Amino acid sequence: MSIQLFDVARIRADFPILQREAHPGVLLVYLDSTATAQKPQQVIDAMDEFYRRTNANIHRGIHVLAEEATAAYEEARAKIARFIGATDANEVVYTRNTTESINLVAHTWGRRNLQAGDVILLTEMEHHSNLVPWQILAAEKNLRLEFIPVTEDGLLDLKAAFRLIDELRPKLVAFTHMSNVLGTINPAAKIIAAAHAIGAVTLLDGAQSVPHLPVNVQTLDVDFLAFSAHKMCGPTGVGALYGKMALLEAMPPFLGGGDMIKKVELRSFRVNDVPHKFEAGTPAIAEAIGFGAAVDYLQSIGMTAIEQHEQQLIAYALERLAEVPGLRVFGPQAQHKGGVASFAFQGIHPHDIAQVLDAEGIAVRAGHHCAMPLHNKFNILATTRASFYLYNTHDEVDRLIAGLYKVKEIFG
Ligand code: C6P
Repeated sequence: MSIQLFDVARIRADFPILQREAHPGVLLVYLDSTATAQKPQQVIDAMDEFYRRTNANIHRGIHVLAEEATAAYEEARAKIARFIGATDANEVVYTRNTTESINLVAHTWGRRNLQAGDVILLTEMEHHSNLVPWQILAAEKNLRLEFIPVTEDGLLDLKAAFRLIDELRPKLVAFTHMSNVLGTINPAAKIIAAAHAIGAVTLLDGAQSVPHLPVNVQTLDVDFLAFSAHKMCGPTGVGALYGKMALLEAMPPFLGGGDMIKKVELRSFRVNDVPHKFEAGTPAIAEAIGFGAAVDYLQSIGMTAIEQHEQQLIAYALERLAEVPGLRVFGPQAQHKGGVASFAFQGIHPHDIAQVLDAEGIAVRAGHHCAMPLHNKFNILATTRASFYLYNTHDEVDRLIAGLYKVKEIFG
């Protein structure tokens, strides 16, 4: 599909926030969707409608509102399941976000199944969310953490990955599908197949892939997939963990409380069925419904079309960034990555770059992006990051480049 067929102007009209000015007279250029995506009117309306017409707690009352709220909450779960190719909606557990999804697996599957000396294989490009939960568990259970190396050009060293899987025989292989710093899209199916060949369980951090490309749990044959609504045009406060039913059924519960039980006595309880076993307490109901509306929205445009649009944008952005003298851009060539460009100017602090860009109305993120070990690997403390989504345009890339020339002008 060419850019002409992807109607960005029509898409932008769905996002009220994109109509605002960042500063008086300066139109907002939002290039921080990797941190969180903007929300279309359709998602805002779904949540607004829930609070106006339906608001009630779920799985509890026997009144019309409670029944409608429960139906809407479960319908959203079914939409999310279909979106990632899961055949059984009950394989989707609502969580707060990707971070909680991964912690859930560490606390339940990890605690139950891993023993002292077992290896967990991660990569050097993980977000802290797919690192720290395993560090905590490793310290508690005396596990070994090992890492698939990242090459100079920001790809996973696949030869090393297959060798490490064969030699170390990890019990779990957990890795990001798409790096939030380098934009690298990892060959998930190949790594998962190699992990399964030696009997390992696999977990994919889909925080950046599920919002930006078609992701199908059956094609990937992944055991666990973690993702967040807020990065895919949905609200904050809700995310999902997909897990294969047999694994979810064998896992102990995560948090204890209401809704996760079938029966409680003073000294004991019997757990509820999956997925309710993992959803203790009143969940983020309006947010789950907003999550379902976000999935509807993305599907109405098409994930392949979104992926192709972002491919064109990142290819153009990398070409233009290469023109800026003294700018170092991290990560692989456009064909190996999604719409993320992290960069640095020698001698100019990334926060200063972000601040000058902000004055031009351009929202980017500066810092370590919750991936400190990856920045260490590239001998740099922080980067400035521009990230793109379905609503970004080639003109906005041009505004970013003009902003970077301004940075050079100010800081020499
Ligand atoms: N990355 C970024 O600016 P949560 O915060 O739980 O929704 O997502 C965590 C997370 C996990 N994995 C990856 C690959 C991520 O990119 C993120 C979130 C944001 O890069 C916020 S730090």
